[in-house]
Amino acid sequence: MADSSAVPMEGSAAANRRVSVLARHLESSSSDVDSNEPSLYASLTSGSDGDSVFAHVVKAPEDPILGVTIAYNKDPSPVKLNLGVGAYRTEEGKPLVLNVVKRAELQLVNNRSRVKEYLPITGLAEFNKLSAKLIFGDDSPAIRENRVTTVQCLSGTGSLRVGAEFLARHYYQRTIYIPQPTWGNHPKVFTLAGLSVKTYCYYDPTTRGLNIQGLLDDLGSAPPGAIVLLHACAHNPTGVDPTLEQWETIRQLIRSKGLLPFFDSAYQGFASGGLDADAQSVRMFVTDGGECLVAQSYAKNMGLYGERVGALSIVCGTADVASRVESQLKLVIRPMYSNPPIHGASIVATILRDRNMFNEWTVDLKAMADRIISMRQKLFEALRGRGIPGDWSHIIKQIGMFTYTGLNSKQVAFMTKEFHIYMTSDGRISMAGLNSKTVPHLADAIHAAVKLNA
Ligand code: KET
Repeated sequence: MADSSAVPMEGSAAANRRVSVLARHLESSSSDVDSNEPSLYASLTSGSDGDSVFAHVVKAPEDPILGVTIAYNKDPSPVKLNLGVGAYRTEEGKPLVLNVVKRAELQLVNNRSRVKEYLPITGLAEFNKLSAKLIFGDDSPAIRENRVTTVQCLSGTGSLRVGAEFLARHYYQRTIYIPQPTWGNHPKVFTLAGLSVKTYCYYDPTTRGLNIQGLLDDLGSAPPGAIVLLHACAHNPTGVDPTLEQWETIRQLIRSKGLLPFFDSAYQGFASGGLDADAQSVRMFVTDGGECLVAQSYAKNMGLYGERVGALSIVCGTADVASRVESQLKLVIRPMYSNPPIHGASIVATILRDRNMFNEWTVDLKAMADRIISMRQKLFEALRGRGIPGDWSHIIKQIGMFTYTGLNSKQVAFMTKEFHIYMTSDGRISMAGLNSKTVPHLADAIHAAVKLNA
């Protein structure tokens, strides 16, 4: 017989906390971070009705980002354009499997000794080691001193979730500050892991740049030890990153207040085209000897979206702490999905371990980043060419996959209805979904949408 008293105290305390966080979330379906979205569990009521015990289940809305693709797929128009999800497309508008990824897959398939046994709970050891080096640098003191524990997770989202679950169980401060605005899934990932989500100032709509003073004020008044979510580079959705000097000011504040940085690195290499340059923010927080968490994704930079390959690293004060933290990460992962999938991590390890393949990857990555930058220039010129009122220079100033256009939800709805252009309702467009042929269509749509609001 199962004995419920066998549940460890710590586990039941964590479960109770999670239930109370969820209850609070249910009560305030209009939380400050998510006011446009219905409660995550809108239909958690009891009772059955007629044909099904699930008859009370209400239809949930589509995801604000992934739902854009669903709407796009339903549109029969030949001129339709999907600028919603952040997924790279070629100049021909096609999804891209990198050549180096194809080569790595061929190698894997041709390797007769390869088996499909379960990976350890923490994933492929070589993948973890190489991933830590990629983000922290070959000569990272934290790696040398064995102060880093890295576990393979299900892409960036899974890495964030595992990190958040660990923090909810083992960290004394359960408030996490996320930038305003941020990737739409952040508040949900952290809330459902049992953390309490607050926001800090990030974007200034008047300058279309960073509100550094607001950011410093908000983090300055955060409670000691609070967790701070930082986008390592190519901030989503704004495309606005702090300069290195601003990063240094942020770092000093975070360290002086004893806040705990949690980096989301979903775009390493996509901001500048350089892997090391895009990891600089993270490395500043590691070379200072302090602790931090990093969630890495290979979805965008290796084009491995559907392979779900990523890693969570926790940089700890000592090697001993790191090894105990890893033992607890295993307890988080095992009941969630047992252990991660083998294929994507094997592709990444094959490429990262081989100097030629690694170099080929960096060339591909730079080409993808450059194509996005050239789309920024083309769109900017097309808007200027049409004499559209307003300063559109933010299109060429913003960094990474997205342009945060400043178009409002009414204008976005208009562009979808009249021009079959699909994007998130906050006016974010995925520059990676554009090509030379589709730029004029987008510029015409923006022109008409701006006139509509004039
Ligand atoms: N962090 C950020 C900042 C991010 O933009 C994404 C994905 C992720 C993490 C998760 O990526 P994963 O595929 O789990 O490695 N963003 C794009 C796709 C999505 O919403 O799922 C997007 O914003 O379009």
